[in-house]
Amino acid sequence: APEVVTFGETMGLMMPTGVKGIEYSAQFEKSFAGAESNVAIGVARLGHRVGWFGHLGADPLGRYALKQIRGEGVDVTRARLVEGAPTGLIIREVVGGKSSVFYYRRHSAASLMRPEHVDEAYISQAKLLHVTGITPALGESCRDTVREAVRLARKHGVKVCFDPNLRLKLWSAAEARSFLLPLAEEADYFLPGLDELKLLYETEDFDTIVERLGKLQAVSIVKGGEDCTYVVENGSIASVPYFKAEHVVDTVGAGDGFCAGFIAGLLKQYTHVEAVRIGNLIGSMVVQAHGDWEGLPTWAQVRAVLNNETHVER
Ligand code: KDG
Repeated sequence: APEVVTFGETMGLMMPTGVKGIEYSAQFEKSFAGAESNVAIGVARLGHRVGWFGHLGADPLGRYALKQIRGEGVDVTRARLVEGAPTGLIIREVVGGKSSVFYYRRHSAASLMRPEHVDEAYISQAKLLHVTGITPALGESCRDTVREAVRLARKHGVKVCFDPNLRLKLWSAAEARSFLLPLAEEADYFLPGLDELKLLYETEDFDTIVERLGKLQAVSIVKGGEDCTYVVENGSIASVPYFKAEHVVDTVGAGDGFCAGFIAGLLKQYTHVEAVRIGNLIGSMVVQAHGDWEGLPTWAQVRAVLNNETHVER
């Protein structure tokens, strides 16, 4: 049975292969993306049993994504290809150094997920449930589905890990606040980015943010600091320095890689600070590779860096 369970929307992903944007590029690379499946793939590569579920359309993109996720060793026995609604699509470009995302996901199969699609027995046997703030942004029934999954996790003593993953193309900051802040109250691990906290708490002031986090029962891990990740816990704050990324090629997916590393660190019984260090390392590896999940390392690769092993080229 999976130690970690996560769920959400996974979509087909198209990206221009060259330097031209979507409007002018004739060639596109096909992949798939979804914050939660990214985390699941990351946790699987780090050597842990993890399950991802969600609805995909019974169409070529849905079958493709499902096979890929399964191929990464993620348990997909609770995921479904459903008739009557398509797999969502995301098209992403980087033009002039600026990354933009275009979503084609309204009325997608995943957006129609409902609370009865959550398998209580499946969640109850896990150690940790990971949810993100993208799912509730997909609509009312998805919001209820997240609430139900979190309720079941808490009922069975399963820890809840929550990454707000604020997506302002999907809902307004006000709507996001009204759902995500109460959800943060229920989490055991809250993993926001500093920019997201500024929007959620409507302040630029770091001390005010830390004070708000200090009132949560959760251990808060704040990503995206200047040169470190912060751990706010029991009224104190620790900073965990970043690893250097020599060649940044694609920053999307870094947060998911971080979550995967942090979660694997928890499962390996590391302290919160040590688990964050692993998260930082994986974030730095993901930004140096193309794609959201392709650059996620195996545990052997992580260990090699942590132990300062020299790389043998040939
Ligand atoms: O964190 C990366 C995700 O944002 C990406 O994989 C796509 O899930 C996605 C979304 O909704 O933006």
